Amino acid sequence: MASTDEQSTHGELATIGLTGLAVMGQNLARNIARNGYPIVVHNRTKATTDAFLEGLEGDDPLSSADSLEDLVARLEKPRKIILMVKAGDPVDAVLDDLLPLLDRGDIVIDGGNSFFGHTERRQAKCSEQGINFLGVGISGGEEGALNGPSIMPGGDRDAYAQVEEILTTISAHVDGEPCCRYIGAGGAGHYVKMVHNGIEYADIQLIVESYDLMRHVLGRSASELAEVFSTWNEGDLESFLIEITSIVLAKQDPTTGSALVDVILDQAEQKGTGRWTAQDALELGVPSPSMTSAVYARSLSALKEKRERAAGELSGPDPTAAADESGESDRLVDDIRQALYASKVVAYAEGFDQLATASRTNDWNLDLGGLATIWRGGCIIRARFLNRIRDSYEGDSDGNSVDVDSLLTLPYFRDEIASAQDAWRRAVTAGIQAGVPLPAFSSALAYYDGYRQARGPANLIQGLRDYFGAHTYHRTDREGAFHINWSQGGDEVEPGKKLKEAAGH
Ligand code: NBP
Repeated sequence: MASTDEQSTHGELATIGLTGLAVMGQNLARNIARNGYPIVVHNRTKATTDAFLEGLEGDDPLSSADSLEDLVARLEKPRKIILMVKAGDPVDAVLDDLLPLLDRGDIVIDGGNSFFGHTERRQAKCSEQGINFLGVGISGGEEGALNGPSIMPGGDRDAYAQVEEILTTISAHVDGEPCCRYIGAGGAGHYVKMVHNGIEYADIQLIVESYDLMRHVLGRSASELAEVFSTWNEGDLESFLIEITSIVLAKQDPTTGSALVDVILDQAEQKGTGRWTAQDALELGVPSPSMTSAVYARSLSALKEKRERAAGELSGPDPTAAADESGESDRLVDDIRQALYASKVVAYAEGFDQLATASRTNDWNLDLGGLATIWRGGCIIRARFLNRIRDSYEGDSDGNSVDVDSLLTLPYFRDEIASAQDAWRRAVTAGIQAGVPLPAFSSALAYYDGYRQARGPANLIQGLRDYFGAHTYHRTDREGAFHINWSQGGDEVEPGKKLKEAAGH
């Protein structure tokens, strides 16, 4: 068992405190203590704290506090307190209780999945009292929190400097580099964590579409598919999510003896970060169809009863027809692998574009290559692939930084997609022919095709908007806004004229 309060601190003050001892808080606290930093922990419900302490072994410097007052009294100044409570109102509730107990210069660290706008509101509130509030994204779930998560700290840089050593020490390390680095001012840390989760949504959706296609079109069983994902994990797709897909697919249900995945209800939940990412992409005007389609797919999954009724009424093609036409099932499996890889590149391209746009909008000066670096370990989207992104942002072999419009146009990814795209198109076609929904695969492909169109169809959108709303249009050959008097002879109104008057709308 862990040390009791008296034994562990011997009346000495702890380096850091933590309140919120659910799964993340408990594991993060153990990680901090194991690394030798004296920590005092607290939870609203004391029984949880007691059970946590009871279950600990060893003599790591971890003690508990019965109240927030007690927690504050046991900390070195300036105090550093991590909040690991449920995102949303609980963070405000804890902050309201905590602020009267703190002194100028103390640091509150919100390690939950808070919405970045709320983080900035809390920072403003805390700064009125001279308290620093850091919004710190922590990814990796229970296992990462315990053994080394990916950490995305945002807020005041000087305040971060005071907790940098602890956070970098407890984070995951890849090739000797910590998966923790300062992200930027304000809500930048939580923003980046939010987009990380948005990418995670897309990544997961692409995996489940691959699974759906192979089981319906090729009739592969869960255990056969476990093998397929295991093989994929040995190549460019190597990642935590592909690895655990293989493990989950291989798991047998002890009750029924069938594959566990076959008895799991097909309804996925969501806590909000994917939806926020999609909403913010819309706010910024950044196209993020793959990521957003993943959010929609979860919403559609929630319509279980409606889907069950519709399944008996709506017709569709024979799902095995595409396999018959494509002939070799092994070829389709490999097409799907390449489609997954190419779509994943697109999802990351969307995410990094959103990050770059948010960085410009908020003056965060985000280091995008640095983000790829800290996502290589500890977090849910950790993948071999991220080395490629990091290298791409690091510049050419002469050390010149590259000017990045999109990941898609970086030489490495451009060439990868060029070689995968025929397979990608065949896989999407197979899904469409078989009636297997592939929202993320097909959205990613549509994004790619839209992005490479030097001249798209928005000229006609302009024409239509000018017709029904006198919204004007721009021409390819002359500067200015133009309008046609659609209902009055159809003449073009030259720039500089009073368009609304001329339009008569
Ligand atoms: P939960 O998100 O389930 O939150 C439970 C904790 O919040 C408990 O300690 C609970 O105390 C406390 N709490 C609540 Br609920 N309302 C409170 C209030 N009004 N005042 C004080 N405490 C309150 O815990 P979690 O899953 O460990 O996640 C913690 C944070 O980390 C969340 O923001 C989550 O989104 C984020 N996160 C989670 C994961 C993951 O894999 N679970 C991964 C990455 C990030 P009680 O015991 O008294 O009810």
